Amino acid sequence: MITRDQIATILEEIALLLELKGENPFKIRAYRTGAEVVQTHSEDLLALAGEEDLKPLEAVKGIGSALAKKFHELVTTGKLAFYDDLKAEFPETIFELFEIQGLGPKKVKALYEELGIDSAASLKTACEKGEVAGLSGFGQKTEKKILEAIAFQEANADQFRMGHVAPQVEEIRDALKAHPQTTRVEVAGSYRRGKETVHDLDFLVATPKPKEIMDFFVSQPFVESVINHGSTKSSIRLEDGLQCDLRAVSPEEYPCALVYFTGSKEHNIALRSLALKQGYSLNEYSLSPAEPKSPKTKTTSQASNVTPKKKPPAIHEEADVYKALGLDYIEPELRENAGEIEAAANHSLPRLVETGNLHGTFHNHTTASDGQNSLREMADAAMELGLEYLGIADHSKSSFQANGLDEKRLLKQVAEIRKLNDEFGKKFRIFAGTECDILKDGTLDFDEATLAQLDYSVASVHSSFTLGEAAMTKRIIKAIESPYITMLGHLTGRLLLKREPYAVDIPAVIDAAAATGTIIELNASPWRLDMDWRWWRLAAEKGVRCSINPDAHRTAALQFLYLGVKSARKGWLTKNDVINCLPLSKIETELQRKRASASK
Ligand code: DGT
Ligand code: CA
Ligand code: CA
Ligand code: ZN
Repeated sequence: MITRDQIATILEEIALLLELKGENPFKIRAYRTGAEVVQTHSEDLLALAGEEDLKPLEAVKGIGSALAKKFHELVTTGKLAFYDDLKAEFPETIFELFEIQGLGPKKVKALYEELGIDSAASLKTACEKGEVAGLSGFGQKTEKKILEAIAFQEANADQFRMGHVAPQVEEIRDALKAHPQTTRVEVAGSYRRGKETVHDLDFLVATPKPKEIMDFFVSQPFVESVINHGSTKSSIRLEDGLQCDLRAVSPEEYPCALVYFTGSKEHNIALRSLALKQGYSLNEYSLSPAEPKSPKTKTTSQASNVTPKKKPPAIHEEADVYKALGLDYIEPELRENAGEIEAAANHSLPRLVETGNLHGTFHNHTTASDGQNSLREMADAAMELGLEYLGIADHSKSSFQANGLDEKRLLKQVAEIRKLNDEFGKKFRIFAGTECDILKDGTLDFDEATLAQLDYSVASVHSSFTLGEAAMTKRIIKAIESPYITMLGHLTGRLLLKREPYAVDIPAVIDAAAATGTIIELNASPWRLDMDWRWWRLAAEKGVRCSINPDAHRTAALQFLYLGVKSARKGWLTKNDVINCLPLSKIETELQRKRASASK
């Protein structure tokens, strides 16, 4: 059965190919709208599309009779002749060009028509020969940028964004869990540790019948190809190229195996050396008394001093492994050998923030700028997630490509929000904000008189990414010095595996945030996870608070909050460090704090 996402992808590809052919823009737009509608419409459009009578489907806003017929064909046959014919006109590799940062349909069209470039490889060769710089609208600077973008992509070709592989992780875990011979199952490796990107997935199963599990795993429908099929370990590849390793161990081995395969490698090595000092040998299967070394063998000073313990400790859970070594339980996100073992030994590990601690969130978009759902739909979705408040922060006027709001439209939205809040009463609140562009020189897209009419504001950089570190740092610090900027959005502008962060002195920005009482956002979009987890301990030490924001452009994207929580945990944050863990009754004072102290 074809899914909504698959249909949306097909419609988007049709739009790109029609653009390459120079088709009518209205027609192209209709496909893009169709892709949005199929992903976001609340009704079951696929069921409607399966009917013989297509009138109800045609009546849906954004779907005309032409699209309805195509939906019907896709849903009933799984294929679309129009799409297949269109695709046959171009080489399959043409889509690689659209993946390259900075290349829009117009540029791809020129490259294809004038130089016959139809893949990332042929584009690279042409750039290296200097052919691209000669095309009108390109130039040497563009050519250099394209080469850099290709190099960045090549360097990251074997990595995947955590947030984007999450549905596959769920599917595979569920499949393994459903097998009758599975006693326990977990995804381990970098995914379990909450790394923002992963190279492969590592699943671990406890079972009395490893071979049965292996045979079952390699024959699942999600398997594109089998890399290795053994009796206790196998590896497969999914359709998108992601590799999944599976290890099967006995239920007794499971806790130590889970520690080992969760990693990180550096954490494992440190743990094993600690075990050795205490007279244990720790490996992927067990924690057992270390073998006494025979006097002849050369040993390290650590190993020769060990006093072997008599009895192996009883181990049922991961926590028992840590306990046997005199450590508190270490959450998977912390296992990077970044001080967590020392903290576990002296009982000073933080109690990490949890998704259930969140009471609300900030920085979300609506149809007023480039979001796909209305204020009310976003509020309903937030309520459904059990949140008490939702911050709206649509784009400001300089982000014209995102349909940014000018003062007049912004204030109209504020009035709408106030009206909705009257209706919600005490049970829920929308906070009126803006994602205010930080202009090139650090001035803000709205004046303070306008910002003062909002409940809060997020300041973000959306342009002039190549300023250089000193100018960029100055620009951002100037913006957050305004008392009306409550928080700083996506600090480095990175798009994981797609666009590098711009150059900015992060410690200097953290210091400025601490000095001005500005909150720093942890943007929870799977593309961003920005500010990066590696900086949050420093920020928290300096007293800077975090806001975990999904930057949702549609209702479903509010769920990205859980990714932000995972990253915050990886940054050692507790619920006291995260302002949206405050209940509605306390958050308002927090939002006013910076302005209030500035006016004193
Ligand atoms: P990835 O896949 O590159 O995103 O990162 P990981 O951490 O998932 O690495 P992976 O899949 O190669 O291995 C999974 C875990 O297995 C890793 O986190 C720790 C453990 N491991 C792998 N190789 C070694 C090793 O050479 N020594 C030790 N002590 N542990 C290892
Ligand atoms: Ca892995
Ligand atoms: Ca692996
Ligand atoms: Zn933004």
